[in-house]
Amino acid sequence: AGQEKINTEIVTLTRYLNEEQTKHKEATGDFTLLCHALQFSFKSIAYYIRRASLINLGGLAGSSNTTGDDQKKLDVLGNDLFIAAMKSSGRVRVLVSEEEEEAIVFDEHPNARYAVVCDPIDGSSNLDAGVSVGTIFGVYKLEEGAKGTKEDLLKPGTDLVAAGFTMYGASAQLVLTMRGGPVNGFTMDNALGEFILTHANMQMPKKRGIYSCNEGNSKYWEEPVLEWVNSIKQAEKPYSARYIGSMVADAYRTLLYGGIFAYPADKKSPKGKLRILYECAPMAMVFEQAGGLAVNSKMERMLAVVPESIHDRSGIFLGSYDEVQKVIDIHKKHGSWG
Ligand code: P6P
Repeated sequence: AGQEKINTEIVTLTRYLNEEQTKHKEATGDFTLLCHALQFSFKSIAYYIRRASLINLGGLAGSSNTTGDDQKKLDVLGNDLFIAAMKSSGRVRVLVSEEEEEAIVFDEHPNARYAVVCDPIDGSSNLDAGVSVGTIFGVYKLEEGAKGTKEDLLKPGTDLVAAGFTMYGASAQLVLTMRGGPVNGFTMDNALGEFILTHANMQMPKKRGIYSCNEGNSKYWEEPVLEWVNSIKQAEKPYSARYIGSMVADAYRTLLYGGIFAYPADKKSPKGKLRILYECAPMAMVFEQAGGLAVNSKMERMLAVVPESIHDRSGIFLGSYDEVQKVIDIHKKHGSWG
């Protein structure tokens, strides 16, 4: 009596995935196994990020990736850990990673039915500064008879069967959603070594006076973007500016508190900076299914955009429904949308 009641109904990610599978009678268990491999990759990346400065994993690896970014040692390690986990699952046919110029086809698994896209360590330029970085991922199911080439990945985000991201902050936070389902947040319990469901069915605030963009680019912004940013800075109740420069951290805060994250295409980067396959589309799925909106710089639904190549980029506005709607309305007024 009087003893603190201990919650014995702990929903771990493992339990959640197994329960999800039982809801689909036709499930073979392949997707569940794939998700367990994803879970392991987050756990192993989190381990090395936590130890990075201790075992000198900070700093540059001396190589550079497809888009010319200096590759940090952890970038390379995170990529290797992710590829190993996907390959050993035996359920992935083809994988696209920000760190790999070409799609990786697992010839060992010719009958595997899933394709995975990922940015293993997004925001890694902030690593040495101790800023939260993350892994962004998306899962596509190959069409019957698909050979498993990169063309199988030039699909709109509406074809994603699952998407999400893991932010490696004070603890590892995983945000995961399946197509048409809730957005669930899991927090890593290092003692148990398990992700625990802590934010079930996340629903974004419909509006919030927080904007997140790199105003250092405003010299290059198009007119509607300038009008939008000025309108919220000069509003009756001006918005707060919050920009970390690590998409996963900015996105997680926006998902939890509301507001808007924007990386517009501009005169300097006409196609935008962020990549469609493994940054924009997975984030767009999470935000839409949490009640928010995600559009590109032409105000098209982000999830409807088909990448022209596996590292194709896009402008993006991502956030609370009303906040993104404000951007759309201003672009409509300028006649530049759709
Ligand atoms: P900028 C990190 O390099 C990244 O890919 C995203 O994580 C982040 O949102 C964006 O680029 C930051 O870009 O130009 O503001 O430094």
